[in-house]
Amino acid sequence: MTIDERVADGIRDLNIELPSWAFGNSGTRFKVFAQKGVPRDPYEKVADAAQVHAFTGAAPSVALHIPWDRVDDYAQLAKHADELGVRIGTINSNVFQDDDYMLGSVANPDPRIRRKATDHLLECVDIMDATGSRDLKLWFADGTNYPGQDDIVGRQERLAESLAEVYERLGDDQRFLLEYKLFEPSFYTTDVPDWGTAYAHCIALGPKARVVIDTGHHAPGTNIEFIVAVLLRLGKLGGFDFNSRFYADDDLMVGAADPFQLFRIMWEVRRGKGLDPGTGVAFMLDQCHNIEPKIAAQIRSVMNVQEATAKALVVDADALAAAQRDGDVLGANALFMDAYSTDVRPMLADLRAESGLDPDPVAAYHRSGYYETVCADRVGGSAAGWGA
Ligand code: RM4
Ligand code: MN
Repeated sequence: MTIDERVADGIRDLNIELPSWAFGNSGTRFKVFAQKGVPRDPYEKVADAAQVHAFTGAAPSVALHIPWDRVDDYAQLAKHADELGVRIGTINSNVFQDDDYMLGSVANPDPRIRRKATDHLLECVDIMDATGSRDLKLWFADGTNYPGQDDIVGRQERLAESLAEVYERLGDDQRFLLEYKLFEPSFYTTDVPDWGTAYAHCIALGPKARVVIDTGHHAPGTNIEFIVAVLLRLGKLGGFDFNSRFYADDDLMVGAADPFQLFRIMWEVRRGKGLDPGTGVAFMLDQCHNIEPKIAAQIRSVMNVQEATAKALVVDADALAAAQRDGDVLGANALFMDAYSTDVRPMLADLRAESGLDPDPVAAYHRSGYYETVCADRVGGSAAGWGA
């Protein structure tokens, strides 16, 4: 197989899921800047996501966040998505924005609040049934701020109990993906702070529980590709929440801050057969576009993942394995770096043209007039953002 064929095969199979919340207004705790033409409901968010797919051909599904994307009829929303050429993907639960959750959700010391949180997670599985979604993504803001505030082990036990109940509720073809995050909003302890804790909970439950790696949720300098490699080897990598960080959970566009890291991650994905759809690795974006136009930024992000993946596919795996066997340190590293330094953009442009897409998706989107249309149409109502 030539390099071009290998890249073409791998890129054709690569689907990237978009987060509905990327299309709504967002910001920091200092200010949310309102943009023009922003969707006012989940239907309009799905319409924006469909634009990203129309111009990239690589983003056929959109993840929902509940309750931000609550609608009366989920089957109807799924039908709307289908009519626009996309589908509803992962359902993200949200047990971090209710006053009841001040001291945590599923690990809260109060059994009433734990019940409420677990019921929300079960409701998310009901929604998955209606939308035909495979995955439930679980992220918990749970933790403590002060030493002595709560019992660390007690919280783990409460968490395990809730996860077990949700696990039991999953259908045969459904999974949950447990997300970890180093810190924030809890600063002293976080109940799922790292991949090891997430893995321990998942392994205790069974094959339908897997770990999801949000690339922004690590300490500076963490070797994320190592985590990718280990989880893939163990069959426990459920997917990615892609984004970029400089300092903490910045949620910037994937591949913007450290494209070399993204390449290293995608190499480990390829090495561990994670590009094979049968391996069950979900490639999702989890980003917020606070100062840049949102749809174009999502298109750009999809292209960034494609570029890193194409470079990972350029690596001559056989030659690399031989150099590694021979202990050829410099040779192996050179093979790796040559692949990273390859300009894959012309290859990707050709692939797009071959499948009837514009080779330059961002320019084509700008020319389409969609942005001007939604700016004119979406007046009145309230723009979607965190909490809506
Ligand atoms: C969390 C986590 C979740 C995402 C929310 C919005 O930090 O990354 O995946 O749903 O933010
Ligand atoms: Mn995330």
